[in-house]
Amino acid sequence: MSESRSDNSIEIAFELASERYAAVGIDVAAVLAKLKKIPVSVHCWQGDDVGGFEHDAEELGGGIAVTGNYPGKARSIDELRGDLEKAYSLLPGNHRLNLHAIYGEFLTPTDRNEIGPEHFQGWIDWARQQEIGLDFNPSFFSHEKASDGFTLSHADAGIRQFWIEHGIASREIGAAMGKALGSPCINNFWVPDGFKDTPADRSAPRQRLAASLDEIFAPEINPQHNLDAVECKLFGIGSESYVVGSHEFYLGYAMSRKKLLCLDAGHFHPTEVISDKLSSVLLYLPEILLHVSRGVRWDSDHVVTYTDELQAIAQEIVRTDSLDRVHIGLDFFDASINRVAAWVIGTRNMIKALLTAMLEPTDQLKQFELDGDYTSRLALMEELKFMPFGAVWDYYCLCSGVPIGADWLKDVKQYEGQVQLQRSDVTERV
Ligand code: RNT
Ligand code: ZN
Repeated sequence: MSESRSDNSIEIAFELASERYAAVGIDVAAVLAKLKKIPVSVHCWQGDDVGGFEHDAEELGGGIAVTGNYPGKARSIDELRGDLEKAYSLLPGNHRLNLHAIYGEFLTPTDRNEIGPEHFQGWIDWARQQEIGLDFNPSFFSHEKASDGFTLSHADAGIRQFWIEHGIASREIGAAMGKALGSPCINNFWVPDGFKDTPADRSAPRQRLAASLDEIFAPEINPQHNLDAVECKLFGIGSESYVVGSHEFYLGYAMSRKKLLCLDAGHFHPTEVISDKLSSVLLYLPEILLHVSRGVRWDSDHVVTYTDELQAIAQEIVRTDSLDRVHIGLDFFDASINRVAAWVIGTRNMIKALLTAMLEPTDQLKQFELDGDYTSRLALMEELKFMPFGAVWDYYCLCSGVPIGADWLKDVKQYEGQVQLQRSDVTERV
């Protein structure tokens, strides 16, 4: 599908759209200048189904699952970087990369408690060259010491100690990244710990988790280099009855220990939304992290699409004027479609949602509300849904030198044919 619109027609449509927005008090040029500065942290793990590059990599564990066997998955760091470069080339703006600890460059077998900044120097060099910031995640899953479902809250002190060392090492890596790249690394702690069936003791694992985290966070690290986040969750596969790091656990932990709270869109009850949580959490925490994802019936980590909830998340960030306090990360993994396309679709949707939210005459809506004029509030909200934000988006893509509309798909198809499908495991199978 090619749209083949001329640059001129895109500019004309943009001029007309700008007039419409100006009529409701929005300065579109100012919005685009601001949007350009908002980074989205693109997660590396969509590129290889959360596999990573450890020598003796285990099956994906921790109660998360990737389904699908689309050919052409990245099998090495070089391939993953190539795929990421392709994805970034199709995104307007400058973004970030979110790495997991299992994606280090391990020349020899290196256990999780032995990792260090040296294993990520290649990523740091690459990020500098790409002019992107790096974020990080310790990996508390897909490992023999996590195989019974517990890590930092394990009843065995030796296993806890192993994972504490992993957490400490991960913060040192994050600090090295942030220092080298001049932008704080958001280091996100998620542990899968939990029980499949009804626990007899819900308290002891939570006490142990808090104590382990306190040990990990004891070393002081310059917040300009590394900021820690903690991610809550309702349930996972195999931890249906009890997750140690629940929402209440981490909300309290983040507030009392001055950490960022990570809200993942798939980690709550099916009708519970994170968009409604932002304005509450931001009252008590200076900064938060989002894992923008899409749950379908459960925490299924579907590619982010342009849903009502995605729009609501972006609206809440903008309406609360919190763009500088909310770090936007993505978290999905779909192996049933081209993995580069998954990144492009999900990230472009996130940026589109931010753009549309920033094109809203929020002050006007709030004034209607204060006046008790809910009729006008609803009427304007509904009319805004048909404003020409598509014309602004196209123009933003044009100015950013990235494909307009669905034209990016041609690039991905070409890349798929020339690069992804040439990978030997694919050609061997054919
Ligand atoms: C799992 C969490 C976590 C992971 C990634 C791979 O439910 O959402 O963020 O998806 O760390
Ligand atoms: Zn997540």
